[in-house]
Amino acid sequence: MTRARDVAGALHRPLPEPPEALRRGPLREDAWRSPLRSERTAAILGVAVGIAFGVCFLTGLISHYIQNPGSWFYWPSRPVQLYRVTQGLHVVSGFAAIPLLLAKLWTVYPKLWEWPPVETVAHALSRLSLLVLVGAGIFQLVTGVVNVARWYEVFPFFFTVAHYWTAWIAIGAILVHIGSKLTIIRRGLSRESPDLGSVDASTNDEDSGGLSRRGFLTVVAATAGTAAFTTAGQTVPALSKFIVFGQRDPGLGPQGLPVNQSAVAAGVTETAVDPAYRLVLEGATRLELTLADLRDLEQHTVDLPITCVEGWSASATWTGVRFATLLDLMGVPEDGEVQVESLQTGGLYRASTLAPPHSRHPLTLLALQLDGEDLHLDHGYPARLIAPNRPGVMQTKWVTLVSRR
Ligand code: HEM
Ligand SMILES: Nc1nc2c(c(=O)[nH]1)N[C@H]1C(S)=C(S)[C@@H](COP(=O)(O)O)O[C@H]1N2
Ligand SMILES: [Mo]
Repeated sequence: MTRARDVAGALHRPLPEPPEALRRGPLREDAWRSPLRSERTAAILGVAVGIAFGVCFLTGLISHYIQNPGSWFYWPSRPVQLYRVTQGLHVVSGFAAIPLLLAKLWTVYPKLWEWPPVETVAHALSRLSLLVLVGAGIFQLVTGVVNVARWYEVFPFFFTVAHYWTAWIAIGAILVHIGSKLTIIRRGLSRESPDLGSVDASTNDEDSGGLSRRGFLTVVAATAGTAAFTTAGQTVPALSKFIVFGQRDPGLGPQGLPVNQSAVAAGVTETAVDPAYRLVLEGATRLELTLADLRDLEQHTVDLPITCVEGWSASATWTGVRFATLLDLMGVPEDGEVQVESLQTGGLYRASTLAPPHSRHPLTLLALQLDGEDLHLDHGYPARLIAPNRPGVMQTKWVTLVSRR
């Protein structure tokens, strides 16, 4: 008990004041006077950043658990476009968060020059925690953008793992920050905000460079809106002509569909066209089907999007064999899981697990055709997996082996 009190005492004991002589430049008492940097602006921008990061966190977690499901996690096969919406939202709100975060940082940045810099140990710790908040926030945005730009090799760490764990740090730091600023946030958002009158009247205040708070917030909102709008074209066909950031126009690529990893990159250009190609089914017994055998099985046609985890997606029409038919040939029970493997010998996405409810869904195909033509080599010729409401990384191309797990 007394120990705890000792620690609390030490944390809050005033530290010696730094010499006044240091109080120059940005540390001057009235160095920062723009009324745009008010509590109210900070609170409004804070809410916007919080919403954007919250949406990113939730949609990101969904994407994570689809790819790494725990036994408690259930991801449905319908609506077939649901993942397209959640992951599209992830990248769109991520891009919108960039100007919002920059504006928020601009608004509160004078606090860096707070005087005295540290009053107590507790104060120092709380300032350090802001470093975690800002660092994790910027890290998420930078790594996300770099990944979407397909600049995979720049970082010495694996993107998904770093982005996943930093997401928890960022969201935790945001919650702590909200908790510690609750009074100020409430005051900033309330109509009776003390600085409301003074700033609204200051439209021509020279300290704000002639910009009113409303004007400033409008510029920020318009920038965030533009970022969102120009990113959304990756997944909303009607907006594709406004794409700026995503190089992924959903209509561009062989057979009118983008390609993430080409046949050349995957090293399958020879094996995929080899007449010796077989689809091997390893169930109770081992079955080998030629491409002609696959074509002789009952064919079905479905409309399903390819939805890359990187936020782009595009609708397409696929024709091929129902996966359920293959699972029946293998003697896989209703609740059985299978592993789907590619001719590709290396790489992270050469295989995927297919489990209920996707495995026997009538829309889940081993597709042989795209828009009525044989698959382009880059889209997985001779055969690729396509299932409803599933991330692109799990839509294995150049499939050659299906086995029981
Ligand atoms: C411009 C901003 C952002 C972009 C472009 C972006 C992009 C991405 C991409 C492409 C993925 C898929 C990774 C994969 O499965 O290979 C992803 C996953 C994820 N993102 Fe973001 N992201 C952004 C911001 C954020 C923010 C702010 C948070 C949370 C605070 C966040 C949390 C997550 C999480 C939790 C995942 C799942 C990681 C996993 O599958 O293990 N992202 N993000
Ligand atoms: N074997 C294999 N299959 C793969 C991949 C891969 O790298 N190797 N990439 C996946 C990814 S990330 C996506 S988004 C989809 C894209 O399919 P598409 O190239 O036909 O558009 O294929 C998936 N299937
Ligand atoms: Mo992808």
